[in-house]
Amino acid sequence: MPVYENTDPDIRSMKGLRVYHYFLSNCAQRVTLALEEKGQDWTPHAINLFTQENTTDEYFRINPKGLVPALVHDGVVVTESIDILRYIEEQFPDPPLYPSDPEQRREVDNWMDAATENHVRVVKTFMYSTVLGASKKPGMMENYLKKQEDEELIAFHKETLSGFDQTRVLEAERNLFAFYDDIEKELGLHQWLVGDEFSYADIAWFVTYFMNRRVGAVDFRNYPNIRNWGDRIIQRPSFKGGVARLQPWYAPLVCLMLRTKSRLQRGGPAPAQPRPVPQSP
Ligand SMILES: N[C@@H](CCC(=O)N[C@@H](CS)C(=O)NCC(=O)O)C(=O)O
Repeated sequence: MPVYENTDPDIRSMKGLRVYHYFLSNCAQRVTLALEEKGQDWTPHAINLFTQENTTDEYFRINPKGLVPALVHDGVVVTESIDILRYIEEQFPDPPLYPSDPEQRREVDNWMDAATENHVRVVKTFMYSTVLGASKKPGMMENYLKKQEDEELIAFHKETLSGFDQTRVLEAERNLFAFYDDIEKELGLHQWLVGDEFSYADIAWFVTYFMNRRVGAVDFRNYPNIRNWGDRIIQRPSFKGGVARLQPWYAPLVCLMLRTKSRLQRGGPAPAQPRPVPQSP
């Protein structure tokens, strides 16, 4: 778990719970939703990904990968959204966000691990290739490469500039829709993703659904259980405190712009079904 005592005295002296986030970041929303579910007081720090505030020296001192979210808890830094959820559970066990049944706990862990493992290869590849486009201007890339040591992130951001390999894009689409198919199926069997208790599994995947929906990257008409589940999560007080209140006034405009771009790029508002991946001969 990337929990570490940061050597920077300014960071070590930070008191309370601080979350570094961005209003469109699904990963950051995992953390803010969980803290709200736990009834904790925490302070939001917006890091503007659009202006690349995440690549400043100052922010790299907090998160050495330059990603949001980061949690600073009484001077201890925790990065990686799913690891942060596990840290939150350790520190603030009540109310629990894991089921008590060991088998169901394992299932929750599986959904959480799947969210981490598929973030760059599936979720990010799908989002940047269909909606977001180049993540950095070429001039910004130089600065980024001087600081970033993570090879997967370097390769990913270079690919957003040069254009994605189409086979990988199609694979990302298929994998993402396979996740939505599984989620739809599970939600037909019980109230929440794992059994009848709201858990980290719901938090881990709701944020991706919510992001895909609000920027129009996926048409969820064929997923009634997911839409119903999403609406129920949006009604929870944690959504108000953990997501809605962090939205700047211009968020609806940005989402409208992204929805329009997504519609143009995907050739109309038809349901975004995964396209077949060509088989190699
Ligand atoms: N595995 C990380 C992924 C975090 C991540 O990719 N965050 C995005 C926003 S959702 C970000 O900071 N992007 C900026 C960048 O890639 O430079 C986690 O779960 O926290």
